[in-house]
Amino acid sequence: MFTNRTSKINFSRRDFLRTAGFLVGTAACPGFLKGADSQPKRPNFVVFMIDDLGYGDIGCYGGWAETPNIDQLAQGGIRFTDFHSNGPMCSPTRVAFMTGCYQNRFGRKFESALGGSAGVTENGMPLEAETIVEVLKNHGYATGMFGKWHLGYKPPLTPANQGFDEYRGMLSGDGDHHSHIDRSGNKDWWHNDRIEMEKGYTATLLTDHSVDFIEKNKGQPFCLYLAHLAIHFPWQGPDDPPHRTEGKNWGNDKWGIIPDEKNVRPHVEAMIKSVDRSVQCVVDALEKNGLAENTLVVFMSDNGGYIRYGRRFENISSNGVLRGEKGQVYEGGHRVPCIVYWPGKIKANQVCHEKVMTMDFFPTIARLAGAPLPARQKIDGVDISPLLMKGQRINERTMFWRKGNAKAVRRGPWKLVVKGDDIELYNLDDDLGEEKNLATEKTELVFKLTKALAKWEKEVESGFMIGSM
Ligand SMILES: [Ca+2]
Repeated sequence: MFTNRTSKINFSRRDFLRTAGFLVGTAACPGFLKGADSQPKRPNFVVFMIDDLGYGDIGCYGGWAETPNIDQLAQGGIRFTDFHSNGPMCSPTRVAFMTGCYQNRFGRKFESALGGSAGVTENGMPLEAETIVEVLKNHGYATGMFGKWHLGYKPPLTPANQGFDEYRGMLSGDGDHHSHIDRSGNKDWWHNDRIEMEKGYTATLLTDHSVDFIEKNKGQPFCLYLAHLAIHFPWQGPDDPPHRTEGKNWGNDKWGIIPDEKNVRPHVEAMIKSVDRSVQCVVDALEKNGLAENTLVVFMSDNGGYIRYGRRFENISSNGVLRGEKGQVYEGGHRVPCIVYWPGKIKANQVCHEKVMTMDFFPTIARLAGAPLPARQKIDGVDISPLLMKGQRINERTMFWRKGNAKAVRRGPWKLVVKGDDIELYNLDDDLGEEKNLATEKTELVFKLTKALAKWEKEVESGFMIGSM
């Protein structure tokens, strides 16, 4: 069913809004399939985590790149317009997905990219954390991860010790897409807990391993976490040259070879195409093996795109009409693409405006698998399976982001942005681009949201374990 049909969309603001679903009403997901089995056999899970993919990068979000296979995934399932990565950077979102709670519960170092170098640094997600993958493994699932971890740099802080039977990929935040050397000049391509270098382009290797994993485990329930490094720098497509070599610190030259620094986009485009092909290969493998109708596929980004990088690189990603970019708590930093696909179980062609966050997939996946939640871990995410399967709306809740002194609160259409002593308030229903600061007009609301933020900050200080302080 996946074709090479292209859907280039001209990009006006109105087209963007229509394509992104903002002009089709405010209802929850419109429907669900009748007769969804209340006691299905345990479904498989395939989770694509794309790195730094912006809200305006891909076709089905009205973006600039041609992504026929991702678009087809969206047409066959639900495309979320108000989905948010837990953080505006890689590690925060990843730890939230793995644990189902706000990353801030793990301390300040999980509010930004976790610092370190492959095989060297002791930073990482604590082993006491119970991951969604451990939940599934304890429930009889085969578990595989292929891709970027960024939650620990050396054993034992690795995927192999957080529930994954099989792991290939990079532990650090970025490796050269061809040479697999991290920015400190270390080899960073692992097979479980050992360095095991492979030749090939990162997205291709990760996809090939994922397809092999599906083939090997087609006879049992499985969970596949395909965490692409694309479209994170170094900005290298399959046909761009390798850049980093071993033994040199690439910290000041980590972006790849970019002949025209004012136009990074051709390299990014090649990376997006590699992700689009990966979606095609994985869905084809599911279909070929008769697994598509028993597999929930999630496609999401870990944070917004870079529009520019410092004063040097320009025309990288697009976040559409959203303000800001990766690293910021404006919408461009954390409102990202998310698609959920499950043919036969989730109705096709849905555009959903409910507010969802990365950490919601923890309780959702556990619920769909019929697996119990961890007894001793605080789960902040909410189970969205009634939304996915039955179109039920999610109870109104307040959502929070914090990266150092930059903080944000979302309640209904309202978005409070706090940067040090500066306070801004936006109504996203009228002002998605966060241009009109209403803080001085809505002082009572600012007071309420500021109070909610303070309460939340106190709560996350209590850590991730129930009973801990
Ligand atoms: Ca990222």
